[in-house]
Amino acid sequence: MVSVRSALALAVAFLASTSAARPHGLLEELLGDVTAGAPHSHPQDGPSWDALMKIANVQPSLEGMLPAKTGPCVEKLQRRAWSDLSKSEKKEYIDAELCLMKLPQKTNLGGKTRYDDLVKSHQLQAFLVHGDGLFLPFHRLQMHAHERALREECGYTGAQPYWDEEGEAGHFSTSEIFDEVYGFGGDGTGTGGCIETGPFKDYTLSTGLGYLNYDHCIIRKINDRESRLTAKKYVDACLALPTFAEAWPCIGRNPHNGGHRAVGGEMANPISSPGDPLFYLHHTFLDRVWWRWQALDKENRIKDIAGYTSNPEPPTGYVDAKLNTVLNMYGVTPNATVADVMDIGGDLLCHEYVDPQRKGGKKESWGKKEEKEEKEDEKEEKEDEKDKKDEETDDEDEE
Ligand SMILES: *[C@@H]1O[C@H](CO)[C@@H](O)[C@H](O)[C@H]1NC(C)=O
Ligand SMILES: [Cu+2]
Repeated sequence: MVSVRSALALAVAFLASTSAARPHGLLEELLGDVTAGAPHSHPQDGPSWDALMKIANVQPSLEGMLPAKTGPCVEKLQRRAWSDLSKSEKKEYIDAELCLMKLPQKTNLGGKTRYDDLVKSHQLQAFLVHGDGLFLPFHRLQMHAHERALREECGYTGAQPYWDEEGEAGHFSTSEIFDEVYGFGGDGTGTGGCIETGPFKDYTLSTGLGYLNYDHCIIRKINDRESRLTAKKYVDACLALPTFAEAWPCIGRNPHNGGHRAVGGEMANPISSPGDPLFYLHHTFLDRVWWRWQALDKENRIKDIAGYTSNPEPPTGYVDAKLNTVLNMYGVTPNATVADVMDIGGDLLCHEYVDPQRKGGKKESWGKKEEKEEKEDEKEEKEDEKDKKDEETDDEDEE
């Protein structure tokens, strides 16, 4: 059994290093380098609670906010795997995303475009919605906000697609999702890790990296090894857990971290990862994992919530996540409660997931070769860890 404490430490460890050059600014002095540290950093190494709250308290303008959804869920949006979309469906999705990237911002949160508004709603409260019980509910709402903006502001007629990462574990680098025309472009081969191909190569993000805000390209650093964590065996391990308290850290630790780090760059940054449009396909994949878990015992799991509402611990102590906890959308779309997003076919959300077809003969887990490689890697990692321990015998870290 994983203790709550170590589960949290692991979930908080969703931090990865990035090699892109960053300017030094006031916030960086205030917060330190939030993109450094990486998997072994501890929550207490991060910025102070006060510094985080200073950022989170930015007041949005609510003028541009979409009205709350009205009416019952009758016709459910069909969320399908990217690899199952036709070329014209892919093109429509990409064009709608490009449209969001051209529309002006509406929230006065500090971003330039409507696309940036959604990066902002994530950046400003990243410490409230990762490594805790709000992690899956918040990201479910963020996917919905994105899907809604595409449809209502950019004329998109489809549903938010997901990336069938389970079918591509261990070999992300050859995924058709990185196609230059009917995909998101390739690896970060340019200066500073900028993507140089595909529809999003010219987009200038004004939000990120991390808590910083400066104009930069979308950066990537694809890593096949990290992408193994999205494999069927890791997803199945989470699906087999009996409670939300156990399932969310499992989803966070393996498929979630794996996919983020496997795309790398912008995506590997826990604060500003929505800067890469692949964020939405990754988190919709994860949302489907959560939904698959819920559907195994829908009656009970539609009400099962656990974990805290923030990470790190506030000076006043941890607060438990509850069904009536409010998820803050910073004026991008209306706030909702955790209860509002527990059912994807409820009053607020109205979609369902279509299983991946895997027509191209894709494997859903890897073969013997990959298993063998992984065992060798694990052995190497153990040896590395042992070497490290030998070096740091006086280090009292609990990990
Ligand atoms: C959304 O929730 C946040 C946090 O609870 C709150 O401060 C904000 O006023 C809410 N916004 C709206 C429009 O209700
Ligand atoms: Cu996130």
